Amino acid sequence: MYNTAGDTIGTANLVEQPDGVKIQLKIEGLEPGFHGIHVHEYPVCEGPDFKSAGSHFNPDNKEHGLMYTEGPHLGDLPNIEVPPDGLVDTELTVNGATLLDGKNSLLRNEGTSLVIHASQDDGVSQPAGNSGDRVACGQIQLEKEGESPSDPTETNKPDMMK
Ligand SMILES: [Cu+2]
Repeated sequence: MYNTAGDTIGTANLVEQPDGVKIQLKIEGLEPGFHGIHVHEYPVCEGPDFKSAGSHFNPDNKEHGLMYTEGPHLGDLPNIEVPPDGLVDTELTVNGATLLDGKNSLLRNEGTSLVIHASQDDGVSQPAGNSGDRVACGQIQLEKEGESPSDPTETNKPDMMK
């Protein structure tokens, strides 16, 4: 996961489950309080606005919002709460999603992304629950060889931002 300056702020580990995809999220440094978080449709995290991630992942063409009758988007998730020390270690599930094949796959086409917003998602407003700017983003895609940020053989780019 990256912040708007492009610094690494943590990781999201995705695990295939019978009912969806579990996200183990460990991040630090975001503003304390509630933040909207969604799976977005493109695996492109270009700061500082992360507009490159596109809209929410929404293969069933629904409206936004976990509390909205015409919703939700498949990529809609419950808000995360950042405590005063900024350290988040939590688990979320993208219900109905998969990492395998099919229209609900988070890896379909080139993949998707996980985006965290500046404010709370109210669960009903269109198109994104009034959750404000995008403040963190991580690409959900199969790792390409040699691109892992934790690759110990990568010596020419010291990882000072972590
Ligand atoms: Cu979003």
